[in-house]
Amino acid sequence: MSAGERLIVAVQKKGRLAEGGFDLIKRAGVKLAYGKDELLRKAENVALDLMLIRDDDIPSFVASGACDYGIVGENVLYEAQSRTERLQSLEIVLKLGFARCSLKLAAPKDGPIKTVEDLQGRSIATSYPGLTAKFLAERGVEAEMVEMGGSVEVAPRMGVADAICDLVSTGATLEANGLGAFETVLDSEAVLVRRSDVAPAKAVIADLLTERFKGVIASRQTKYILLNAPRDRLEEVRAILPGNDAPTVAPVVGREDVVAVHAVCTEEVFWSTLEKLKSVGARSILVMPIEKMMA
Ligand code: PRT
Ligand code: ZN
Repeated sequence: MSAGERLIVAVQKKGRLAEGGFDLIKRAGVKLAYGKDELLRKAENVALDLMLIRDDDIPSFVASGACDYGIVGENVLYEAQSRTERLQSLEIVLKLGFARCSLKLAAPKDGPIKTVEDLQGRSIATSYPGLTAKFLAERGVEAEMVEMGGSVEVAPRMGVADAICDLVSTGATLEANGLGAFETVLDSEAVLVRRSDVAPAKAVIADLLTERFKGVIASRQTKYILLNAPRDRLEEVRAILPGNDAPTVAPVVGREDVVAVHAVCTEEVFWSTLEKLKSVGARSILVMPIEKMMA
């Protein structure tokens, strides 16, 4: 295979997306070769290279053909698309389930702004002027955008703007700055994006990677449950098992009245689920993570 046929995937070099991105790639069985190159990391067992760049550059690098696929936050992708027409053609292949956050409008808790309508004629500090302006336009509100590269949360205190529109995950930053959120503009998570015209020669590796990513994501929220149940209460046990309707039932040596139940559960298994199972007679209940899955 020539160098041109290696799939190039853009990943954030350092930051919140890098951690989840590298973890996903590693769990998908991609082994990265040791290398000194700061920009490109080669995989040694698949025809794949990672391009390590700032997350803000990922949409345009993928659209321009410098990379084929990218791992980026929906917030960055949609903001870039709201500013640049040619980025509209980027396609989301998969939602990746990490780097979750929300883009929210917030204002000083002790101030007059409590609703979106209160923003009429006000100024809003944000790193997401495209998404914020679009959201306000849809609500018929006109406000001035004050674009900031970072530290948006200090803007009201510094007198730079009346309100902010920024990413929130725990809410601690808003709290520490005396700000209260009153509206969500976007819920975001990391996504896998691609150009619509990736060369067919690379499609095999792209499809393999996508299928493996799907497997990793599915296995994260899937658990394997093992338990012993009284034979005459099997139906009750079955009804409690989350996200599974066809468990494997096997005999237990020397116990006519008890069966062993094995089930793959596709929904979260809570302590309360185990307590319910126990209350209908289940014993020796084990919940185990699933390392790999393929449908
Ligand atoms: O250098 P580069 O440009 O690549 O990195 P960066 O500084 O832009 O990015 P980074 O690593 O901070 O964030 C990358 C992506 O992670 C974002 O684009 C989001 O998709 C996602 N993400 C998830 C977040 C957060 N959660 C988050 N909490 N990005 C930023 N924050 C910031 C937010 O801006 C605010 O300052 O964290 C603060 C709020 O956090 P809480 O927990 O106090 O609410
Ligand atoms: Zn960034």
